[in-house]
Amino acid sequence: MATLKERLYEKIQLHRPRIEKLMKNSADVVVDEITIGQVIGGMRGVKSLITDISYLDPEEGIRYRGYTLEEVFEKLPKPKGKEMPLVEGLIFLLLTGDIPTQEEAYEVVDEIAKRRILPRYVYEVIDSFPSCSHPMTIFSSAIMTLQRESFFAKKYAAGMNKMEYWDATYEDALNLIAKLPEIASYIYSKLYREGQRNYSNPSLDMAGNFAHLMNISEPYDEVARLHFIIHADHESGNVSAHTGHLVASTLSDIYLSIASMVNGLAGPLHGLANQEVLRWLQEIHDKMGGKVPTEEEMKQYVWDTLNAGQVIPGYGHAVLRKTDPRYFIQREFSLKNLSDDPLFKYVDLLYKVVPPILKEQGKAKNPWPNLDAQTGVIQWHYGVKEYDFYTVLFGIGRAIGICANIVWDRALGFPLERPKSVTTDMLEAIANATNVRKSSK
Ligand code: NMX
Ligand code: MLT
Repeated sequence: MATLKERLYEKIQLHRPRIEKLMKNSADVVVDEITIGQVIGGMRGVKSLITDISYLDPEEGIRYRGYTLEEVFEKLPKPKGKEMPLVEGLIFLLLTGDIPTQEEAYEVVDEIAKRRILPRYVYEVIDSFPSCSHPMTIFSSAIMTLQRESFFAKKYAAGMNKMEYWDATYEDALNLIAKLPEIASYIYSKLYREGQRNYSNPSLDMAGNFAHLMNISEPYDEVARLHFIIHADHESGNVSAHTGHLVASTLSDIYLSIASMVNGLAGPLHGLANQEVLRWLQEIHDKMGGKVPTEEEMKQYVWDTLNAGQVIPGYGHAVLRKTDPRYFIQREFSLKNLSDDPLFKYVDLLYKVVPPILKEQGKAKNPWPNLDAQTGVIQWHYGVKEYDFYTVLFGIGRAIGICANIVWDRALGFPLERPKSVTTDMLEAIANATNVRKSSK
């Protein structure tokens, strides 16, 4: 059986000529046009990035390597007696494009297990943070601290052939992914459990071990598998993936790149929205004295939030124009496992009242919920009530997809990213010239 790395190398060798051919024969073929609205408006919809790891369709949602999430959950190998697939199988799929066999997935389980050990100095850095620090700040700093372990940085300094960049990056990527559950759970125990924690169990898969580290019993292992898989990737234009790619394009190593992506994820319009949803729900909960609001009361609360000039967290999306399939997957899990949870009843009611209100307000292009609207309620139900921590959980999953992207960026020799900016004067001149042309027709 070929190892993951050997399989990946075969795929890289097959893919390199495709990119070389496109660059040689078709480099000046037009892919897209860009308008003033897009230049000012955050480049929405501009087709200017390439990735084969995942693709996001506005109506259908995300596909990983061509597979819908439903197919991913159905086809990836599962631990014996479990419904949710091994995260290690997803790592194999994202890197190679192939669904692994049970044996291949378990080879990755072993690879991850043997790379788990965290150097002592990382615990010391985490311990040195004040306990009022946000967990995302500590998470990002812990990853940065690990940078001295980078093979890529060492090999680059010693003089490395370009064709070998992917190999050192792959080693860094697997080493970092393997250490993230330990980093995250150590931060959790320090901030919220007075340092009390379980030690890693190398006989468990990555998500099973995470549940064990968090000291939460079954089915939290299944929650962790589901969570890491659905958060892994969302094509390349979202802020965390784009930041990871941008920083890596300077040949910064995986540790520097993933710490940067974590910082992008920590914004309330992106990954932090999962924390914001719970904060916002707690506000209603307190206002209602714990009772489930009526539909009218909930509508009023949503309007009050909008009228205060704030967004409804967990709703809307820059690309999606339908309910996020990642929302549905978590909703299905919630209906099966926590339908009586009072907070789930809030989330359920919001699904009914928010979209018509956002439509009536007429601003949001997508009135439907995204994945963040459901994440927190599941964590809350299983005892992770410290909602500041939720974006760290997002970060573990997202690191898997971005690492796969960066390994491939290096394998295909993608260059430094450096778009061009213009001034307001220039845009006004372009606008005036176009308007003059239009009026003289
Ligand atoms: N609540 C209220 N207003 C909204 C919402 C919402 N959930 N979504 C969009 N709008 C507003 C938006 O603020 C903008 O207003 P203005 O013209 O005054 O600036 C207007 O609608 C048009 O925005 P869109 O083009 O629909 O959305 P855009 O692509 O700019 O932003 C989000 C996408 C996701 C940032 C936006 O929908 C939002 O702020 N949602 C709430 C935060 C959230 O859930 N983020 C998580 C996204 C998923 N993730 O994990 O990253
Ligand atoms: C994501 O998963 O990154 C979010 O849905 C945001 C996005 O795709 O823009």
